[in-house]
Amino acid sequence: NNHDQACIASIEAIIVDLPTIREHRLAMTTMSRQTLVIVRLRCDDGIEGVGEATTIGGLSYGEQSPESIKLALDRYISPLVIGMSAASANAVLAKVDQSVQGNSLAKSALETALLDAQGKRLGVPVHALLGGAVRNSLPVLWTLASGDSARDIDEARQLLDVRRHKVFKLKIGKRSPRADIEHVAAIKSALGDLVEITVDLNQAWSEAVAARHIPDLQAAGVMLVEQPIAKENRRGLARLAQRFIVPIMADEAVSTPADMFDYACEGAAGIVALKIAKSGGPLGVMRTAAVADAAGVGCYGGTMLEGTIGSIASAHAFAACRTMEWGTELFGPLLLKDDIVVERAAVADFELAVPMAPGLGVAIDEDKLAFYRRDQ
Ligand code: MUC
Ligand code: MG
Repeated sequence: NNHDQACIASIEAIIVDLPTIREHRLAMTTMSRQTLVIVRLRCDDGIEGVGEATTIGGLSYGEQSPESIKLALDRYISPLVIGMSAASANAVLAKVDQSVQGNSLAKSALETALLDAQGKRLGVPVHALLGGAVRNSLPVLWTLASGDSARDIDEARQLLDVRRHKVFKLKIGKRSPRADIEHVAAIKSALGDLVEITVDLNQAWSEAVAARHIPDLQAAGVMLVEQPIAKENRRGLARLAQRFIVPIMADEAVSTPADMFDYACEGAAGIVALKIAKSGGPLGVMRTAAVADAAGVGCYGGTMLEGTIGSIASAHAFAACRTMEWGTELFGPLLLKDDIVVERAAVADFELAVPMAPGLGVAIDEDKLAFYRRDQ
């Protein structure tokens, strides 16, 4: 039928720089802006799909930069797929995987754009293309990362008052373990039982330091400890997960379905942070989630601090995952002062609603895109 005949006509990758509402401090970098790579995939039936990829702090978080994402798409990926049927994201990504190693961020933006286009073509939301939503909205936590305990406490109180967030993730690992633990304990005791607190070390500790200080985090009442040690030390992460009661969450250590499988074989326990960016898109993240489910590892909906397009793409996938018992952190759009879409993602009553409109359910604001794109 006609739906199978639409072909990919062009792919444009646009770098966009957006200011954040405040500085965002992580163990490896401090952000005052976020860079999005927006993919516009045009098909010869006139339908356009959009996708987005982000990383954090240039090359400080991962091995792909915004500029390398654009280069991979322009120079290597687009020539492979232009002219292919736009109806099968599976077939397009299989072709790309044959000739392009890694580059999960570029692949994620492309896969998202294909699913958006196909959803619009068929008149169904992206989650319907993923087998259907198990939930209509997702709980979203907020990350307190101003670098200042008092300011973080104020920020949390305000967000709790307006019923936007009741789970808060603290980015630690930049200061000494003692200073970090004081910071965590101060925030948890100021906010009390109305909130849950999680911490993300972003690999800052050695296994020995983690073994020594996780009991302090546990005593401070944290709900989970994310990626305390180097991503390469997956066995160490499994050992920590088996040793402590507070759940240990793998983030940087697990990207692809194969990583998840290896981690399971290495004795994985606890939780994994799923991200479309790490797994190469919404379909990729569903495959990673399936391996986690099979291994009995809990799923959490992670972010690479995407704007609205990437966060909503993630929301469609997380809505379709069988289990997502640890909630999500799809707050990226709320960290940005502005975005390049008509309607920005919003969180109300602690949850993000999953769009029901065809495709992603997100439209580009052409004026804002023209204003914020780097090349104009
Ligand atoms: C990460 O490592 O989890 C998610 C939230 C945040 O503040 O940073 C990201 C990346
Ligand atoms: Mg993390």
